[in-house]
Amino acid sequence: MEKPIYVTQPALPPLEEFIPYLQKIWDSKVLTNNGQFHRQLEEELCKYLGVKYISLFCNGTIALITALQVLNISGEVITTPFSFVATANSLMWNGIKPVFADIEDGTFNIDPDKIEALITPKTTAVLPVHVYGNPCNINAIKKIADRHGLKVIYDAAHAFGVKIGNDSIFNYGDLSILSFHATKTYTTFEGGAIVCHDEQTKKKIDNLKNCGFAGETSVISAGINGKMNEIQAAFGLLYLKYVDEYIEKRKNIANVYREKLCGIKGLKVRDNLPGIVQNYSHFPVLIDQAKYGISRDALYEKFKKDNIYCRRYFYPLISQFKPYRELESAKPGKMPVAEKVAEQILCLPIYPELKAEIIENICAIAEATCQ
Ligand code: T4K
Repeated sequence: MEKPIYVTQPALPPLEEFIPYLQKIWDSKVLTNNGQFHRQLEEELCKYLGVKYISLFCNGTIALITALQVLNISGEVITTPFSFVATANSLMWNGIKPVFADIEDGTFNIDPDKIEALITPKTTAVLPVHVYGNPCNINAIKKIADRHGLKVIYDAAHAFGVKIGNDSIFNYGDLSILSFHATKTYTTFEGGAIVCHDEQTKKKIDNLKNCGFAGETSVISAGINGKMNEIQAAFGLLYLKYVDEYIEKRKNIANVYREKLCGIKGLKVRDNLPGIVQNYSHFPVLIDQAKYGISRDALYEKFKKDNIYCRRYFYPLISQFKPYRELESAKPGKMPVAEKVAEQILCLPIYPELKAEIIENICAIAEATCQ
């Protein structure tokens, strides 16, 4: 491959279509602090996603940190080790102890059957992640949370546009957190959001993300600056016009991968979950060295030699990183499924402009490397 192929690349709407938005910002001189585009994007996202209230943020990490504050979460929170490190970092930034639970083999999401044994008198919430946009077992998680009086905050960073039947995945749990980072299905360069279900909570979130200000001379909480600026919001409005087309292209790529890769021994493509509207944010496969002949890492290196940069999301597990590895729940052997998946996972390139011949080439390499 002449040019490097990365695991993802943002699709960008035509530049000339963005200029009029910039012109309006230049004319108004309103660059941030709940400007016109910010308000408009919140409205349009609510409609597009089918949710009641959304608050925009400068990125997903600050949205996560703020969400925990909104619900006064403290003590211990049960979460997954198989995620981007921001999930657990957001707990640490709030002085909360993460408690890791193992994941399910099929979805790579937190295993509800592993949650209850980890609940202590200090547990206040569960922080599951819809990994790669695949919904968690929301019914089972809700039952456990209700039984023990716990809050549920979904890290839905990967799940833009995902639906269970006709219903947005963001309508489940107490709060859901989104990321609009450049690597995501829907992007505002950097960006994020919290979805909530009532006006009072929305007010609390908006207050916290604006340094706690509730008017010119009144501060009612020790908030943070989590605001999205007008350029990001304007880009988000333009992106909304294209996002369906981009998701459709991702879907076509996923279908080609699925068809071409499913016969390779030792390379497992995950099943599509029934009744779920997907966003095809990632294309993960599992490499079983015993059957495939070489390890996941050897295949990863082979791709690299061909200028193809797959990623091992999420290896190492969060629980294996320095700030977390001494925790009791993080000890080796405690989460056998997560440990196995982290050793076998490989995310192949998927993005709207990925060319057919490159997809062919990636599949051919995967097939030829199998021994
Ligand atoms: N929760 C979960 C479950 C998450 O996955 C994330 C973020 C968060 C919370 C936190 O949300 P944010 O605070 O980030 O909004 C990336 C992203 O930086 C991160 O947003 C994302 N998850 C994570 C899964 O992936 P890296 O370190 O893999 O990014 P990077 O820079 O290596 O990018 C991957 C590839 O994408 C590059 O090789 C090339 C391509 N790329 C990247 C950028 C930034 C582009 O083509 N253009 C670009 O501008 O973390």
